[in-house]
Amino acid sequence: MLTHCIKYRYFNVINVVILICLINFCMYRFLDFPKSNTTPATNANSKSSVNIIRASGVTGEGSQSLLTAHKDTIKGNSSLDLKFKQQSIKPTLASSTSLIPKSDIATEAVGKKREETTEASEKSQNTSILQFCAIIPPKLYGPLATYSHSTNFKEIAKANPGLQPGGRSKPTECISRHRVAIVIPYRNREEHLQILLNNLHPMLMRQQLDYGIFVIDQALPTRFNRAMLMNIGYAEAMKRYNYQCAVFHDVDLLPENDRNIYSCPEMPRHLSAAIDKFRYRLPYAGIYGGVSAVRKDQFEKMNGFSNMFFGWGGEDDDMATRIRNSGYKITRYPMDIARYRMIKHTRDKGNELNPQRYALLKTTSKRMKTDGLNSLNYTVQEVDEQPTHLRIKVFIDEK
Ligand code: UDH
Ligand code: MN
Repeated sequence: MLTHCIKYRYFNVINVVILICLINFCMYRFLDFPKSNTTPATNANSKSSVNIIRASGVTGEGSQSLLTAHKDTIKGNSSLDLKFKQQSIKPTLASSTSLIPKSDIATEAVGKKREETTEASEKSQNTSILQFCAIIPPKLYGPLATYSHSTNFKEIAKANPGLQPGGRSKPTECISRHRVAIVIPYRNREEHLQILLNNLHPMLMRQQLDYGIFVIDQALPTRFNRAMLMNIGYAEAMKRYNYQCAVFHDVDLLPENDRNIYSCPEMPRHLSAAIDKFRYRLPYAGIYGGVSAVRKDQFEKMNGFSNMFFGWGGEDDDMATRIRNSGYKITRYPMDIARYRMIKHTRDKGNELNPQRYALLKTTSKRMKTDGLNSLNYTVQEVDEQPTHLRIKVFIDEK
């Protein structure tokens, strides 16, 4: 009898274990439960402290895991969840070259709160039927051939339907995830500006950005001050629209890959990591010149760029220190994406090497609280709404 009881109980335990296993199997197999915690594999390049990701597969497999990660950060928003599921089965043109910039995706994963704010403000503009654009824009080509011919601004606008006066554009098919002010420090480089805009507009449209182009033109005779022009461009752009971030863009750099997304980054991003002039390598690890993107809150915390660098050199290194001092890190896309061709040119008159740059760089940490956005002083001489950009002519006093 006792043996029988033991046997009976033993038999019951086995049954219960088998039953639990069966239930578990069904939940994993058919209900995808518990939720997988997939995060994208990151590939940190320690040498230059860049964060990159290589997502694999021509079938959008990479996008799947990135989207899963994104989905995890905005749990609870069921309509967005649904949208990501739909996107994840759509292979994109871009996915065929198998590289997807990580920080771009991470930026999209900004959390429920920011998404809701944007959504609310867009809804108030009667666009409530539209959905947010795909996380990975679907019409990217990857590597680009650059156009070298200069075309006048009217022609460029004609070739890019949808471009609004003043160089504004946003997608009509969906609500952009990024409101970006593109700021170009400028003086007397009309041909370069034409070439750049001819290359840039089609790419930014494919990237489905809500953007505006601000060309900040420094009046003569004072020495050129690239950093201060970028501060001015930022301030003028923010007066006009609720931009989330700024991309600071040299006029002579032509992007060679449209997967170099001009979005609002989680961390300040150096977009022009690989320039032909430097044989597509970083001349030094901390370089931040050329083209860079930064989020509004972060730029303001750093107090923008310095206003004290007149002439060529140093202002980008000063900014790199501000970034570090503010607790941020410079990020970059992989070198085969962050590629640019620089239009050949000689040094401009009025932008000679600044002999004071090394002395100034010794005082960045002390200066940054009082030298920057909060000490910006300039006079607007003219605002000219061109079909492809807003040109703001400014006078800067060199004291
Ligand atoms: N810029 C102007 N006008 C000027 C000076 C500068 O528009 O008179 C702007 C423009 O956006 C330019 C940027 O500032 O792309 C940076 O200036 P740069 O192009 O002169 O800087 P870069 O780093 O300097 O390209 C390279 C100097 C070229 C000398 C070559 C010597 N071998
Ligand atoms: Mn240049």
